Amino acid sequence: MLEPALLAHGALEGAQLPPDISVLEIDRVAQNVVKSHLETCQYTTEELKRLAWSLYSPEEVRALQSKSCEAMWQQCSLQISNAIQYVVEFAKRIDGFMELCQNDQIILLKAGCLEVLLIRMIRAFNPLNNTVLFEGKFGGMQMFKSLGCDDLIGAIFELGRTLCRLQLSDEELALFTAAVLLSPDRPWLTESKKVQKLQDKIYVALQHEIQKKHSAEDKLSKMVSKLPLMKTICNLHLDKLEFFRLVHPETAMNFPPLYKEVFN
Ligand code: MHQ
Repeated sequence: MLEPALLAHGALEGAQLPPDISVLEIDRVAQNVVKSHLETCQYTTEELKRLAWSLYSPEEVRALQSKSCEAMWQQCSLQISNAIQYVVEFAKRIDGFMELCQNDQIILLKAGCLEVLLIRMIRAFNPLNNTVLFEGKFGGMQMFKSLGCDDLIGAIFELGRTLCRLQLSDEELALFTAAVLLSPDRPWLTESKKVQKLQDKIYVALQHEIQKKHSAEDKLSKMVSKLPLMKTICNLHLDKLEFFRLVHPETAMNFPPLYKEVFN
């Protein structure tokens, strides 16, 4: 049932329907995860469709570009921090997450929330003109120039483009982000078996969801194959943050508490 490509990433090992899980239970898992996603996705699809028309003007982009590096980092960390709050709420609404010990809840959120944000980004990413939603309007990568992180921004936009090509539905997005969040291989987990069981069910539900329209193995392996690029981006972000903290410690001290807590 599983393709070698999936096994190679180790993400789906043992994701076959275990004998004690019924189709009914998989449906219940899917319903819970999709509902949680829709309740916490920050912007509805309709809102995003409307917003896609409001682009930053060239003057506005130039204004962003001429900001100081510190001011732009501050703005970005605030936007990311706001978005993280929704991811935390998403996690809390996934059945089983709150039953994990608090230590593991924190480990999973710290390790997974940027990956979840990067996947969620495709909802707010327009591949037709390579723009992303930032503070209420869409703009291209140039608007982040003053951050001095062109490689990081380039990688994020590239991921946006490749993920958009998969044309994920909100259901697929919901289940994929839940599976990423519930990764049993995060370092220092105390109950990784429990996490593995939750993730297995979510991957089965995702497979089931994809099968409604496509060949599940194919699309799922394409989704899972983007995980290494996401990990690279997360590490690059941590490197950039570490360097920024070194050069501008006083600004970094004033980053939003949630951003600091997740990425310290
Ligand atoms: C969410 C909504 C959302 C909110 C914020 C780390 C750094 C110095 C720079 C969006 C990254 C710059 C982010 C704000 C840039 C790539 C960041 C800044 C989905 C994700 C999304 C759209 C974030 C996407 C990434 C953005 C634009 O529901």
